[in-house]
Amino acid sequence: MGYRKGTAVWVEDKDHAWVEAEIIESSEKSISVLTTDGRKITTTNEKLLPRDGDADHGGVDDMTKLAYLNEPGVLFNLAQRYSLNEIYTYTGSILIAVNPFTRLPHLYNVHMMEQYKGVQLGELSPHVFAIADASYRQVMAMMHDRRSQSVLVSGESGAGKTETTKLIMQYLTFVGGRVTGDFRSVEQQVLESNPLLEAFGNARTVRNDNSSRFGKFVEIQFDRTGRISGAAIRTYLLERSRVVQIMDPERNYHCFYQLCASGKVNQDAEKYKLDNPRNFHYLNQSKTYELQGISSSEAYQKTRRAMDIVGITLIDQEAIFRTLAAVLHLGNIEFSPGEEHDSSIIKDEKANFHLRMAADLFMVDANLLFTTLSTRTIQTREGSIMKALDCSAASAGRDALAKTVYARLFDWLVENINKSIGQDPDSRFQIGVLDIYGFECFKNNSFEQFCINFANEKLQQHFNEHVFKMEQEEYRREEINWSYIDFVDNQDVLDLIEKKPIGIISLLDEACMLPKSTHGTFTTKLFQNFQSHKRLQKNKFSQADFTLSHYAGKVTYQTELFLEKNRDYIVLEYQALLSSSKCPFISGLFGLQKEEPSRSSYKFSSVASRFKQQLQALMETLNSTEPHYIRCIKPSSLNCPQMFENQSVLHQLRCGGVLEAIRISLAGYPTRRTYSEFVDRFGILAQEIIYERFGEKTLTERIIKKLKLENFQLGRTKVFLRAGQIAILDARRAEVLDNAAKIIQGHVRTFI
Ligand code: AD9
Ligand code: MG
Repeated sequence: MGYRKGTAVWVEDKDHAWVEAEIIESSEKSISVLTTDGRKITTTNEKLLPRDGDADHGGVDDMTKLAYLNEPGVLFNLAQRYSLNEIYTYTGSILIAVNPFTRLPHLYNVHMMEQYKGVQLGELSPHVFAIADASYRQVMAMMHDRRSQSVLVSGESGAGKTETTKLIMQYLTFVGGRVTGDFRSVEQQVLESNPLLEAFGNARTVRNDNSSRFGKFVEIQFDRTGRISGAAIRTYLLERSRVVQIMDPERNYHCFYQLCASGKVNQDAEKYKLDNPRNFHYLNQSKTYELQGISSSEAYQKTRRAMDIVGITLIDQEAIFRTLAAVLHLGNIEFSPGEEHDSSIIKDEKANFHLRMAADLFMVDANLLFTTLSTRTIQTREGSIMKALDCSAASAGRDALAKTVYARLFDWLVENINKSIGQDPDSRFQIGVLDIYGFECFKNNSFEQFCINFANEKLQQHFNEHVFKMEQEEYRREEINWSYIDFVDNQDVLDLIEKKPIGIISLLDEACMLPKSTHGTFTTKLFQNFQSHKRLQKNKFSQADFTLSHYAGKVTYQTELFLEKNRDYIVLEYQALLSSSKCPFISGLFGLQKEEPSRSSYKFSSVASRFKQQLQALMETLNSTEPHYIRCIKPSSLNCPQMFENQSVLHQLRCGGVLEAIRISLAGYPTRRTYSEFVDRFGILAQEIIYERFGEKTLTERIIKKLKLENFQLGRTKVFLRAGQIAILDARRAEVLDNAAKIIQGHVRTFI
């Protein structure tokens, strides 16, 4: 299409993704544009997209109101709004939330919650409360045809998922709470579960000072009158390695630092000999001990208070912190080579002190702790024999023990929060809120990224199906014909990952069970089975890598640690040691009820397969609900307010499926205008009829027919146009306005 001089366009740009420009000259071969920052660029048609020259500077609160629903239009609309502190924008029914990185108290106070109560989505400015209210209202409205609701919050690390989730919970407890003032009301308990789980499951990472290292689905239950009557929390894939290994400037889980700083509050730190975090191997691998703007001792008090409210008894609280202290002392047990070949002894008096402290705090026998760490029992045909472990094996065992204890402790917390809040067996409907890690693609991607991206593929499928369905519903409501053409389906990646008996997870499990397998044999087998799968690629430089083409882009996975990370051993010696504890809390964590009968000395259980089952259960739950989507965006990699990095935001819009949703909509009739909006803008194209007594629908039809457009449909209240049609209308409108201006100028000249 040739461009008229002066046409407003977007032009592609290396640094800023897209910049605003106007056409200066356009010929068959090349096009020259002038950018708004004064650069003259010669470019080609492929690098240009149409821009709405009349766009409002405040932006639009719903992307579907954009004249041109294209990538730069979406991006600049967000940027424009963000600069005005408008952090929320809709794309149809999806809410996009751009992290402000600064407190905006006026947005979240009680007055604001009151305002959004019972108001239709879209009537007020976009807001997380509007989505929460929509889910609550839909649940209340459908008394006969009740359907549970879910709010799915996603985005990359630091994008604001957890904060958004908390705001949703705050809103739901506001509209569904009782006015009792009860310290331990269900809604208080629901709210306080957040700081509690954050203390044990969040940590400082390079991306976020309060990064959630687990996924979470909170189901809030309501009774028939719409009051909160219970809640259930499910968690996913806690990052265990962090307990024993951290890198500067990251930190271990918050609770460890809180405990070390508890000295100002009570005698815990002193009693447990935890004077300074700098003395503990599990904490001093990184030199970051403090968080900006946060006092660890105050945080400790908050955690204790949350425990009180949630209903964890003082006896259990004592046991929890004692267990944490034991883990820290455990980490300081160092070994040196023993006299016998490949054996180990406690390194020195200091290490011995920590061994005794750990044993004391775990309330187990110190000798048994030492034997457990320094030997391993092997089952042979002749019976069991005890084998000594060398120093590195003993240290690895120590770390494995610490990780197991911590993971069990975390599971205990979740289980007990659930017990304490209580499930309402008569609950008629639920609202589930999902706060789960977004798609990840780093320089090095390991097993964790594989699992996380697998989860995202699952959610993406759910999302696509939903967006697709919503589109269809809109067309049905407007009574127009529409058959769907093209829709990218990611079922093939999901099959590649999870299909039985041959998929990545099955092959990995098999490799974990066969004694001679390595990550090398695993990848070889993978490529043998999927020789020319279009979603799977080899890496030219490393045979142990594989690349998956995910919906959000390609990710290369390094498989070195895949087997090790997928194996979740339950070493029987650990089990025996800790179930012998005199502390009922600790022996309970390792009680028999957890263990299924097993013949070997350890039992292989696959982390990936368990995660797959959890995801399956989650998807089943979600499929029975009506979903609401919130996409969080991190506008600045420096976590600073008022910074907006175009390239990164675009990437996130792509990963979050926002661009895909727009693409789905583009494949149909993306431009929708109510008849009055259409006539307002384009009435000028048919002045001869505009003053006749036609209804707006007829006027719209006349205008479109006059211009000989074919790709449109007339709905009940709106006109639907295929992509590209509005550009033709705009070009005609510009011509008419131009001519009118010339005529006026001519008149003025004649007049002078
Ligand atoms: V991670 O994947 O768990 O690492 P999240 O959960 O996406 O990540 P989080 O909610 O923790 O990010 O937000 C990161 C930080 O952004 C918060 O600690 C706040 O400082 C900041 N933030 C996020 N949302 C808001 C908001 N609505 N208002 C003000 C916010 N600050
Ligand atoms: Mg989080």
